[in-house]
Amino acid sequence: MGILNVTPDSFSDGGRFLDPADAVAQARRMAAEGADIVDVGGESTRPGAPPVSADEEAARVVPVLRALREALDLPVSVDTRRAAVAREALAAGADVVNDVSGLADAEMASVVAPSGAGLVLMHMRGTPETMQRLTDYGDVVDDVAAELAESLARADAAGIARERVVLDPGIGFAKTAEQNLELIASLDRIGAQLGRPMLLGASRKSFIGALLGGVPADARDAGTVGACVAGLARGARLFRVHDVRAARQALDVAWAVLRIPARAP
Ligand code: HH2
Repeated sequence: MGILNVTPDSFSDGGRFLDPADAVAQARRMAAEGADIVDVGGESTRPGAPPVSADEEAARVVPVLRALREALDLPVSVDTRRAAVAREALAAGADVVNDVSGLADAEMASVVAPSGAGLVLMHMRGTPETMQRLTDYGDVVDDVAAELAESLARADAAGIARERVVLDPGIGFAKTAEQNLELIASLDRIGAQLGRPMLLGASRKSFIGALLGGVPADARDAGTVGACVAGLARGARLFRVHDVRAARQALDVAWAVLRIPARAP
């Protein structure tokens, strides 16, 4: 899943793809590099980010979704936690709703249900402004799994078939650096417990910078590849990344090895 942020302030690619023509060119590049889907977002959810209005968010993503639909034969997801934005995005041709709030907006499930679109349910607590104060867990893996189960129950109640849903532990959303590592290490446990494929969104996030002596976001792609390969080994099957070429190559090679069962010594 290639990341396409149509925002002025995303932590890594903010301001670069606001113009639909630039967004289409970037999506083409990501498709050529091996992306299977492009994820279009109109609101930065980095820690501390101020919210944008639904109107502003829709005004950013809808023209880009329309342009992508016309220019490319590639599935597109919309990264939003607002039902009003999802409704307009689905009408503009989005194939998947990527909801970082796990259906916190009471209207979201009923917007997604009749559309037939796919749904990514990510775990977070609070809002981007408050989430880094909400990192108290008993057992982080069990608690994230239990809270994702609540999101899944909301999807069930709206009649969204389980086959349409992918789950995501929400790396960096109400998590400390250590908790991020524990979650990546335990993706298979969460996936097995809840019976759905797991998506990993670790790309260029601050825990990678912290592990590498404080390198800035634009110097975290090799670290991102490490996180993706480790995640693959522990059960992740979808990967949301900025640098598609590097992740795709690493994951294809890692998968060629990891799909062979380990033999008993
Ligand atoms: N992370 C971000 C945004 N959307 N969606 C899913 N499913 N999983 C994630 O981990 C995830 C996500 C945050 O990263 P980014 O889009 O790169 O930055 P920003 O929020 O500043 O736009």
